[in-house]
Amino acid sequence: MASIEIKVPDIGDFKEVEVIELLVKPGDMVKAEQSLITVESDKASMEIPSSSAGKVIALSVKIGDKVAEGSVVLTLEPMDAEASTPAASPAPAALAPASIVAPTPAPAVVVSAPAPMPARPPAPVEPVPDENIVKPHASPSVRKFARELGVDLSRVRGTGPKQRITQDDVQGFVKSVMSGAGGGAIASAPPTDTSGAGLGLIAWPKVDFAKFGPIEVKPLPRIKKISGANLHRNWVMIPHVTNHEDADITDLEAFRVQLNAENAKSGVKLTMLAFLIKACVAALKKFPEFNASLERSAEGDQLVLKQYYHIGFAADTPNGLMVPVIKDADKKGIFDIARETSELAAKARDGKLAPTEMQGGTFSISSLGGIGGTYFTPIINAPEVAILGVCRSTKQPVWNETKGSFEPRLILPLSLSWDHRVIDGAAAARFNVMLAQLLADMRRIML
Ligand code: CAO
Repeated sequence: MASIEIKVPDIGDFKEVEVIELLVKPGDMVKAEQSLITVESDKASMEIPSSSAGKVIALSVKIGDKVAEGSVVLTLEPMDAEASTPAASPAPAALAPASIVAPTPAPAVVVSAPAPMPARPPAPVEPVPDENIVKPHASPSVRKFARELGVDLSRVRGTGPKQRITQDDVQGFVKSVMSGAGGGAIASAPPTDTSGAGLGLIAWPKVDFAKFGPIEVKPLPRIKKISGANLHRNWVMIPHVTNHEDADITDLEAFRVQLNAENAKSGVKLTMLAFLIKACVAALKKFPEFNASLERSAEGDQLVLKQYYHIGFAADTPNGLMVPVIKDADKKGIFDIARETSELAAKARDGKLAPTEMQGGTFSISSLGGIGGTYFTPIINAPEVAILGVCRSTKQPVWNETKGSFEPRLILPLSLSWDHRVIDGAAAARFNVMLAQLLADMRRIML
């Protein structure tokens, strides 16, 4: 079967144009007049159609190539257009590869003044009232794609060369709008979408770092990829607020040291984290909306208040962040909690945590106390609605009203991030105050 070459036809005044889109690939069946590639000059973009029906054998151009009249676009195995089967063998004279010039392209779409779009079908996307928006830059096929989906291109941020809108940009835009309408989400773009297009942001800067000095490129560990995608979604979708508080843990620390001395042979070391888990459970019982999840649906939003207390804690591992969960922390004693946190943290570091050991959390704690720092903004671990961040305790001078003097006290910095869709600032401040009181005097847990 003789193959034929499809060439760029007469493209009018344009001497040389850039290939900006490949609309077919090897193996595709194409019909006569079907668009094969999109080319663009500085004034217009146009699609180059096929002169024959057939099967694409090989493309002769790639994106970014410059082509002119007569440039070969692709090689085609001609087919019978009706039957979509290989055409009957050509006459011997046609055995040598033939060169066929594609028909004249469809009228050019001038970028600065795009052709009017047909009426929009019922669309998931609202029209833009602003008449002064700059005309979008997109190829005819992307325009067609956008029209089919009812997308107003003036609302889509282009990530292609010269801010050209690509098909991926349109898809990302539709995804972001649809998820925003369905669940309050504005960033449901898949984790692999790093363009920012789904959010309507300008493109992420592409920098050739090696130009400025030596570099090393390493793939992200699998755990980091997973936790990163979750953290990104949670950060973007949850309206976070963080309240800070100081807890005087002077007496609690003395108690902890005493208990550890008394139980030196038990093999279990009581850590501040175990006390924090206990104190949080007591505060969660008084403030049930912190031990809840927001469920969103077309029927309306509802709060799921959990009557169990499964406390997750962030564990730093060589491969990234993991959050094992202490189940039923309200029913466990302080030594059991300390033993379990140390076992789960060790499993996390060894990469041996079972999925069930990271599920079902109702509230989380991220403790950087063993490392340092004062305050930070922990990211809420969805579908939870709050998380407590803890930093390193330090001795600080605290004014004693009764004695009329400063005293050295051990102060623990607390940072509570909460979901403002569920929790108000006043409730968050009350939660923090109560937590600080509990840590200052753990007898209050009984109240
Ligand atoms: N203030 C002062 N010292 C503290 C403290 C605090 N708030 N919390 C812990 N410490 C001390 C401990 O008493 C211990 O001291 P010794 O070695 O003298 O006994 C030391 O710091 C180390 O503690 P630890 O961090 O190993 O133990 P932990 O129970 O406090 O924490 C775990 C366990 C798993 C939470 C911790 O190892 C960890 O991984 N923390 C990091 C969590 C994280 O990455 N959070 C960020 C999430 S967002 O990226």
